[in-house]
Amino acid sequence: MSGDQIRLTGLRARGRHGVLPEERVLGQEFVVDLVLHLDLQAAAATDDLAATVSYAEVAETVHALVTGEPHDLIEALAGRIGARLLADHLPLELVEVTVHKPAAPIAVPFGDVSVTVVSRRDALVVVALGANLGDPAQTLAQAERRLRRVPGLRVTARSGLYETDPVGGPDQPPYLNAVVVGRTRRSPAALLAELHRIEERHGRTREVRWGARTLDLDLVAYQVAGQDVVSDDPSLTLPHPRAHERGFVLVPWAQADPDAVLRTPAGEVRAVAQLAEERAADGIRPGPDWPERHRGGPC
Ligand code: PH2
Ligand code: MG
Ligand code: MG
Repeated sequence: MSGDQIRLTGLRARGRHGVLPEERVLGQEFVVDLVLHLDLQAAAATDDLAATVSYAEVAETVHALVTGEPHDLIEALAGRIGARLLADHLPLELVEVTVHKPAAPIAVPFGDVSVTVVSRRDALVVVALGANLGDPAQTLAQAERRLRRVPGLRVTARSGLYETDPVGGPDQPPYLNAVVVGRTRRSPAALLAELHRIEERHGRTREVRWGARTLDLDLVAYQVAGQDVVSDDPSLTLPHPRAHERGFVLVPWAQADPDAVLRTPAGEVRAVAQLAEERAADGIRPGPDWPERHRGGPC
C-alpha cells in the first residue's frame, strides 16, 4: 500500500442499531471514525478533486447508513459502511471503519465501546497485451513479469500467445496478443498508470492511433462482485469499448478465463467464450510458446 490515507473522525449521528428492543425504539448516538487508504499521489500533484475521494460525500454516505436501516450489531454497521464506501468510490483500496457506541446498554460503568472492521477491495481485472515491433514474444513475456510485480495486483491466469492480423490503422506487421487476468485492490486509474509505466519502459510513445507499437497494455475490464465497473471517463473507458468485437482480445481472454463475462456497450452481459467463438476466424492463430526467461551470458 502507498501509505497515503484520508482520516475522518468523530462523525456523529443517532441510529437505532442494537439487539435490545428499546434500542430500536429510542435510538442513541453512534460515532464513526474512518481511515481511507488510497493512492493520493495524483491528487497531490494535480490539485484535482477527481483524482481523490471527496470526504464530504463520504461523510454523507456514512450519516445515511448510521441513521438508516438498523442492524443488531455495530460490526454489521461497520461492515456495511466499508462495503458501501468501496462500491461508491473507486479510488479506495482499503477502508478501516470504527463504530463507537458510547451509550451502549452495559450494566456497569464504562468509557466507550467500539469495533473496527477492515474492508478491502478485491476486483477482477483483465489486461490485454499486444506488440508488433521489435521482438514481440520477448516483450510480452517481460511485460507479463512486470505485471506480476505491480503492487496490489495478483496475476491469476494468462492466455497463450496468439498471432493476429492487424485490425485498423495503417499497414503494419501482424501482432502477438495475450491476456492476463488478476485480482487487485488498486483502482482502475492507479492500474492504468502502472500499465503506462510498463509501456514506457518498453519505449512506447503514444503516436499513431492503432499504429504499430512495441507494447500496448489495455485495461479491458474491471469487475467487482462479478459485475463490470462502467466508466465513461475519456482517459479510461470501462469496459474497453471495442473489446466485445475484437477477436485478438476475446480469444485469449476466453482461454485465460473460460467463465468470463463482459458487459457490451449496448448493456448486454455476454459470455466471453461465446463472443470469442464468433470472432475466432478473424485472423487469430495460436502463436509461439511463452519464451523462457532470458538469462543472458554464453551457454
Ligand atoms: N491493437 C490495436 C489496433 N489493432 N490489431 C491486432 N491484431 N492486435 C492488436 O493488439 C491491435 C490491433 C490498437 O491497440
Ligand atoms: Mg489497444
Ligand atoms: Mg492501448
